[in-house]
Amino acid sequence: MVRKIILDCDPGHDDAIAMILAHGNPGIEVLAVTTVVGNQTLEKVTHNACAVREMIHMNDTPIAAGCIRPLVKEIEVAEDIHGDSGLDGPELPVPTKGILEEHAVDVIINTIMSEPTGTVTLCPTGGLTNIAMAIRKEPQIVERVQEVVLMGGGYHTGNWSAVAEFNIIIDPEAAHIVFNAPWKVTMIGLDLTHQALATPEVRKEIKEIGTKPAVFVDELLDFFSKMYKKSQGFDFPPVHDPCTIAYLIDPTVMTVKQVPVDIELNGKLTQGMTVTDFRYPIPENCHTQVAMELDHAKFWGMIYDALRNIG
Ligand SMILES: [Ca+2]
Repeated sequence: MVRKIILDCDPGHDDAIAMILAHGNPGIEVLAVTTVVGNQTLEKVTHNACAVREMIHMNDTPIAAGCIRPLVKEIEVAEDIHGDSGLDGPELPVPTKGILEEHAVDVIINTIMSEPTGTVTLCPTGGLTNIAMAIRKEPQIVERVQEVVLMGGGYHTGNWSAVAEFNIIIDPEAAHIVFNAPWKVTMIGLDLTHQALATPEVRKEIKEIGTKPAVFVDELLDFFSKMYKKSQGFDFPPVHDPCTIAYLIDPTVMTVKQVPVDIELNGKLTQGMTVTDFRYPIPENCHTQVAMELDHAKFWGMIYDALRNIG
């Protein structure tokens, strides 16, 4: 059964690889790519999404631009990881196709409402502004989606503060709305994605594929490696966002645990923390789960397969 998804993203090196994995896997159908301010400004990440679409022959997939800023906080971008363009490193192709006129929030709502109930999965890999806005504008989407599988947060660690991850801390109010809606949310946080490292073996495999998109990924990882080393001390960069797609392709690629998660909004030191409650017993109405352990070989195997499929 093919999984239909909306990829809500802010490309972003790892978002670009998530697009590649989704497009290159026959088990995933991307109904739309929607963009949101995050790693860079909305204008830049939307351009990047169009350039990646061009690079990987994904032109049948519509792209729509979403929210230009977070709900409450000021814009904060991740230039020290993704560079001035948001996708520094490779030379990007010039997009031959534009974006939809509709706002991403409307595209998300209309797509979910026009497909049969329980058949569309939301994959947010950026801040949650668009998703929160969509819930507020059309609350029925909550019962109509199949599930939400997002990259963000972490139960042990942060990367933008001691306890908060970038996608959550840039718009904690939006994250609060999304995590507290009564739909199934899988949080693929830093605990998991810090295992998705682009090691030298991974880099070698991708290089050997040798196609234009594979060279593109290699150049993305090259820049990403340098930035992650410089700004966060990683020997090899964690490639966060495609973990969401990998989970949808084959959930055995990681272990998950059902536990309550809520978002800290006001803590002086803890704003944006994904507070995860591992105490016994798990409440009956618990609708959130967190990702724990990654099968590294299986995960990267999916990326190689996707690149080979794209050609
Ligand atoms: Ca992202």
